[in-house]
Amino acid sequence: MLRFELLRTEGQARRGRLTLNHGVVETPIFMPVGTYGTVKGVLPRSLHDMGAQIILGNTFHLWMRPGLDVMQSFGGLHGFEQWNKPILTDSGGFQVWSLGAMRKITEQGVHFASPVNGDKLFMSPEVSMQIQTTLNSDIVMQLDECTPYWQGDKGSGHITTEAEARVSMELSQRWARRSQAEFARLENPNALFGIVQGGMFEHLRQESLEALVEMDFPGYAVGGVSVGEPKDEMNRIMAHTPHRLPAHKPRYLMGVGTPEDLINGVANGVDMFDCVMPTRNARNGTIFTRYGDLKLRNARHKADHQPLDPSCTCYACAGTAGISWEQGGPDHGWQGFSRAYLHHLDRCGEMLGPMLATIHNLHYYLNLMREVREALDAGAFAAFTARFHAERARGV
Ligand code: PRF
Ligand code: ZN
Repeated sequence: MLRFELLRTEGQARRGRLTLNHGVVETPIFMPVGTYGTVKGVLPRSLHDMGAQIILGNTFHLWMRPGLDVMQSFGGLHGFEQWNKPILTDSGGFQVWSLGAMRKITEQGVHFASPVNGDKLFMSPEVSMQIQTTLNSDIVMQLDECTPYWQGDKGSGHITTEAEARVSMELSQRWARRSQAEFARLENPNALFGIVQGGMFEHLRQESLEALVEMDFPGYAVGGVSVGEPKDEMNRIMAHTPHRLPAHKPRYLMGVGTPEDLINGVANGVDMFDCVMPTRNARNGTIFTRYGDLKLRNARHKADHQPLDPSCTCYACAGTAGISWEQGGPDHGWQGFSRAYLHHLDRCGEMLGPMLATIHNLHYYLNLMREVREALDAGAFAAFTARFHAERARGV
């Protein structure tokens, strides 16, 4: 089941509420990525504490390992990973596509060799629906082909032509139909989203969108963005596509992006985001803060007593008391860590370093969306956006 209430709008920006089988999601929302059935390095309890309302899982990875028999025995992914709130799973198309030379795409589906043991495998719209039904994901994604910006490698390849983007988009459209038919046949009680493709071509995006709207999905995603294109191209598609989708249904921008991209996405009518950026960057020592990005590995942080973000109330910055450094900071130990300490942990390759950095970065993304929701509730999104950009430009 899926119910979407549009609570308020400001320009194209929307404040909404999504009700799914495992709970309610206030939108706009950022969804942490848990590819292998874990948001890397973070306890489900911590995710819950920092206000995560829905997380991602991945059809492809969980199919490879531990496999469907194990998933079935746990009644799905929720019970296996001990996350009792909504889960969205990506269909596997994007991940199979990322295998590069290891795969062959046909009308029927994708043939490839298992990266785990080399077995010959086949992913089709039907197989993807069967896996996602076993996982019992609250939101199931259609199998699609993510059209890349570059055909072949950047440099030696060429930018996807209109003809290539059309062939790819039309395949995704046929796979949308097959996904929908199989989802219905399986009597899956959750919700299936269609994915708009069309590369960097606005008329192809329009065609894709119209065909999917005709099929009447309970929600829609915009795929094929942030696939190697320049930022102005990405922004052109973001300004074109999301707001044309049905107003009374949720809109999900797949795999995007920076904090600025999220604000821009909301301004263009997007309700849901996911990206590996906060979690992956945390493990590489790139920290998102209200006042700009911070490179933890920089020697200037070696003796810095400030937390990662003085305005942040996360466990890493402020501890369980939730009082930021700017508000006076934590009044006792075991919590609220300095840049110097995080820098040290990184230098030593200690596990706690990426764990704390991940908690902070995810808290930053989740809190940014919470602030966006509050601004929309107050009819103050435009003012919020101006302040957001000014603060981010200030520097850490
Ligand atoms: N399709 C699917 N998953 C995705 C994408 C897509 O186009 C993207 C593109 N940014 C990320 N994840 N199925
Ligand atoms: Zn923090």
